[in-house]
Amino acid sequence: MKVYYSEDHRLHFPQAELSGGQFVTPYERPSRVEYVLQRLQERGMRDIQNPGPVDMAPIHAITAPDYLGFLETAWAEWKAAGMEGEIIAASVPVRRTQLARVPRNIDGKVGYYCLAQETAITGGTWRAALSSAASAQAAFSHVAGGARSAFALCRPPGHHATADMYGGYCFLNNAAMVAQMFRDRGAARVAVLDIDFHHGNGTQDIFFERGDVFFASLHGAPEDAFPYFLGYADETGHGAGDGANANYPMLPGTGYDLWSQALDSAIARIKAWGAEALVVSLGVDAFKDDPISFFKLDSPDFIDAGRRIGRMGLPTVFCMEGGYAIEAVGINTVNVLEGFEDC
Ligand code: 7XA
Ligand code: ZN
Repeated sequence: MKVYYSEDHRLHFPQAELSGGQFVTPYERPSRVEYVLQRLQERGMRDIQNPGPVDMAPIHAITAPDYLGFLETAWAEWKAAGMEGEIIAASVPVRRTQLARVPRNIDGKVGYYCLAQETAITGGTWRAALSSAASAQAAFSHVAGGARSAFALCRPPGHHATADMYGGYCFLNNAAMVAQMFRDRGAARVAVLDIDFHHGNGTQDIFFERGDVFFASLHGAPEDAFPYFLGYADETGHGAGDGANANYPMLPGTGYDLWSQALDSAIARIKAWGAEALVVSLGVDAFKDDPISFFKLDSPDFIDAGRRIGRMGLPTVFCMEGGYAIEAVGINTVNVLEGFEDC
């Protein structure tokens, strides 16, 4: 399987994440990519390429222009305002602020565009996010050119990003962008299957009222797990999207027996719905030793999950999302890809 990744991911390396009332080194860090690359090499998956320059048009297709403008200029504005540290949102519009408008002050703007405050923006974040999108675009082009599959080793990840908000370590929604690219290239129906431990709220939100992109997500129940406010089973889509959204929230301690039943159900739904192409939001934080998650999947389970996905027989683009048990991230990610290829 061809792999795309950009060294520019390194430009995004915040020093601080707000976690448990403290600032910690972010779980989402550059070394995650190193472990995946190392494992790919070990397993002989050496067809690894840099993507070409990013194409802004597919990003614009699923992202609001004012939000893109914010991401591009936030760091310069922040510094010009005399801020010393990394960009961290302080005041955010919450319930009972439905009339919120974009403030002029950069501190206010940051809050306006933020959906979760653990995520810092640095001087390199915009370029890193673009490079992540470029990897997803290159993977798409490879599959659109006739390949069965490709893996975009995206960093930063994307599935929490909405059309106009960042958070959960995500800035641009790579998986949603690729789904839209499949649509624009002529696929009538496209599915996004999100197997990351966390609900893909951003992807859900982007397609919630659309009947041409099916979204299925397996994740920690929102009562217990980030992003907390979305991901319930009764969120099934709205308007034209009614019936095109399937959430599988699961409780702490969930192991592969239950998780794989949910996966089978999601796969059956996607097949019955008639998807012609598939995007997989590939997070491996459902792993038993993940430091910020609570499922109990073991490394071999990821091979089996990959096989089940592969048996769908659809042109497939994998976009990297989460996974923080650093040394196992490579093994688990590559296990999914090998299972997919092996089926
Ligand atoms: O898939 N999403 C992630 O892996 C990011 C989760 C961020 C959790 C932050 C909890 N304070
Ligand atoms: Zn995750």
